[in-house]
Amino acid sequence: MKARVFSGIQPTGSPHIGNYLGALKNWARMQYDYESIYCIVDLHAITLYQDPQQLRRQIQELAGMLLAIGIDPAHSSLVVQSAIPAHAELAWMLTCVTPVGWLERMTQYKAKSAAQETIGDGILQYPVLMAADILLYDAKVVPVGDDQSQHVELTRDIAQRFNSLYGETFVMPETRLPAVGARIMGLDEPEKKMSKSAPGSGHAVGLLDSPEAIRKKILRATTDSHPTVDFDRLGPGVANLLTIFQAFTEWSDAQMRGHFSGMRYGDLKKQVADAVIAALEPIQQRYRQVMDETGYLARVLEEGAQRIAPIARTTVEKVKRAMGLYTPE
Ligand code: AQP
Repeated sequence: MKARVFSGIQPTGSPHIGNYLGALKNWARMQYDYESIYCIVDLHAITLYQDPQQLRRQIQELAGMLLAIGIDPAHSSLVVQSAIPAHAELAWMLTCVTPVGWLERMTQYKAKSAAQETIGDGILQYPVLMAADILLYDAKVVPVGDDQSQHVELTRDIAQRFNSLYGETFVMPETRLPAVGARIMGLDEPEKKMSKSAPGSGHAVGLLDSPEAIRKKILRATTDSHPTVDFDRLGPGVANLLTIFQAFTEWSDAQMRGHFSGMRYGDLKKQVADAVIAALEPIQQRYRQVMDETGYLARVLEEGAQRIAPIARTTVEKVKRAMGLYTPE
């Protein structure tokens, strides 16, 4: 029997090349070797206010994009989190075994709460819901970008605490990061990770950006005061551009050094832009096909939910029994 993989993405805006290189590319690759469940985590998205109409549209568009990047419904279950109530149900049970101090230490909580005037409880509870997502399906492997690896570690801590209080119940999940591209940085601010919700038109390359927009953003990317690429003293902006190129092309380190050493930044940027445009072109074409096919998305999401809902139900029943909660005889 194949081991199970689970991962999720929030429908909080247009997905960018950071999402793709950090997580989605691995999702598409791993689906042939694992039993794969990929989830549009809309319950996570509402930890910050979302315009309801826009959220509804973004869920559809993200589903289309996941199919476009290569998620194959014949090999993966593609689902929307809120279609399966067991996510929220298990999250509550796990909340009750999670010390608040563990949650307050999370880097993403600190960053997101610092930007808010009043902090919603959902922002603090976010990693518990993520733990529920993963543990609900006994996922062995969780392919994510580097920013989410702290949350997968916390999932392990929560699972261990639950198992020690109530007996062996959960499988311990492991993080899977890509070899290159686990943390793509913002083009305008290479000290900060590329983010869907970061302001500024020069920050992220969206997977649906036009070739002209991609070229413009990359040519304007922040570099440093050296004129040419020196692999022994790479500034964060240049390192980020090289990472983007390498992650898309899958060149070896030796190829990268041989080709780019001593290259002027202007030429480096042109080559990075060409590589990104070439890689995104077939994804964008497939996206348009998927979105034009009436009823296809709804069918894929419905079939995905039907396939995995019984797994989620079984886990919730198991957890309820372990905790002594009411279960019908
Ligand atoms: N910059 C990044 N580099 C590599 N991987 C990244 N991921 C996100 N940003 C980068 C990975 O993409 C997957 C989906 O992310 P998410 O939508 O669930 O939430 P996030 O990590 O909070 O991503 P964003 O883009 O920054 O969204 P917002 O702005 O809405 O918070 C995850 O596996 C993540 O690691």
